Amino acid sequence: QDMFESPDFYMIDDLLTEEHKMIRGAIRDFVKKEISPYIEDWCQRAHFPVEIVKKFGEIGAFGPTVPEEYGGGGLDYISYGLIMQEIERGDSGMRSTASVQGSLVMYPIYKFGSEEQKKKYLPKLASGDMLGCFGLTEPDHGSNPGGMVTNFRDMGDHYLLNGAKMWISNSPKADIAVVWAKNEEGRIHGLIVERGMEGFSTPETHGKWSLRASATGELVFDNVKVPKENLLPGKSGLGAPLMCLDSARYGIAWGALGAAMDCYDSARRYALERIQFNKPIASFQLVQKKLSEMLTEITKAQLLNWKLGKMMDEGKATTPQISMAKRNSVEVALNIAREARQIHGGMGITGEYPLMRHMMNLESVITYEGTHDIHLLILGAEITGIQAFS
Ligand code: TGC
Ligand code: FAD
Repeated sequence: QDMFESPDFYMIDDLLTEEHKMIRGAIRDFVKKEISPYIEDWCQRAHFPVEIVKKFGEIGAFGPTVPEEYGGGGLDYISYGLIMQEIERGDSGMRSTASVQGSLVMYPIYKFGSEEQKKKYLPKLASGDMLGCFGLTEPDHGSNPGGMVTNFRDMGDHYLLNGAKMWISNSPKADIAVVWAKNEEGRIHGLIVERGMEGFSTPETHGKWSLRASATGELVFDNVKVPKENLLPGKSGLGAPLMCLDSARYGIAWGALGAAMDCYDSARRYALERIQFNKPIASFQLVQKKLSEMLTEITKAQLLNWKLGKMMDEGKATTPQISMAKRNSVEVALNIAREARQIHGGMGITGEYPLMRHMMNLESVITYEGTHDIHLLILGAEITGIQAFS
């Protein structure tokens, strides 16, 4: 880990500002100090280190693009991407914690929240004094969130919320949940639900072989009285949560590449050190093929991400462009994790090296925030003008 350097075969650093490189360096140092030494143990024990939330807040990992007046970093999207890349180099579960808080909790409050909601929640979320989660997926509605059944009724002085969400990152420890639910007319709205509200519970999901250092759970609403001022007034309809997903999927495009870089880096060093048939295994053509293909795919994806980041800053990036980058990075990362695992031989299955952990984490990353096939169909719809979802 100490020897890690981003592969930069095409001098992509030339496209970064000094500030970008400084931010990347600071997060990389943080990950080396606060995550890498402990992550294997956390994952083996399926332990979510709740103290990391405050530390993420201190280094500015939450809501980097949210303006400073609300506690955010006021940074551009390339900075956001680099932060996600460096955190996920450490672990995808740690990046999940940060991307949910930034893109799925702070972003909707910032974009669709009232001034009072922004002032009440954003600074505490940015500093890590408060942890949030995002409830869109339901037991019977994953790829098709528009079919959700979680609902709320207007009771005059409050709303009454009923239903359940599943597979929710951060839920067991979250102080608040941004929950998407239908009103009496079937229109989707976002509501801020706070821990402690009567009838609201967050049972943890156990037995995961993936993202073991991230806490995942349900959100259960049994006649929860939600104050009217907790409804996000700025936008309704499925488009509102989908806008949040655009931001989070962008971060994942960079993040997954961080995991790929870690696997490539480990494989390159191991191949040079490991002797078989009296030679380093790096001297065999088949191992060189694996390493060459890894570097090629990482480099292509770095360029895709950088350009997408520029389009995000200009407000021009489209959902299909984001789908392409998320889908590409996760596939690249998963393939590299598998090939890197093979280069490590038997050692690759142990916790001495990060390969199996990244590989298993990436099996969630390829499914959440829109499955690999859903992103393919989003691209298919863009190309043909024909939606193949239903
Ligand atoms: P569709 O008819 O295409 O769209 C419904 C309405 O939304 C509008 N819209 C958008 N608006 C803003 N931004 C976008 N990106 C938008 N995309 C669509 C659209 O114009 C329409 O508006 P209107 O006014 O006409 O109603 O919707 P559909 O029901 O056909 O579904 C499309 C589909 C399948 C692509 C979508 O539902 C989808 O993306 N499904 C995947 C679900 C998903 O990604 N879930 C993620 C849950 S969160 C999560 O996984 C967090 S993990 C985080 C971590 O730990 O890191
Ligand atoms: P399904 O939608 O049932 O899909 C099953 C399979 O069918 C997939 O291969 C899919 O591609 C395929 N499929 C479905 N529809 C079609 C179609 N029309 N055409 C072709 N193939 C199709 N959600 C949240 O809201 N918040 C979170 O914080 C969150 N965190 C998560 C953390 C983890 C660890 C995991 C695993 C999931 C998380 N999710 C979260 C949920 C995630 O977004 C969903 O798992 C994902 O959207 C897929 O839904 P599903 O699991 O119900 O699969």
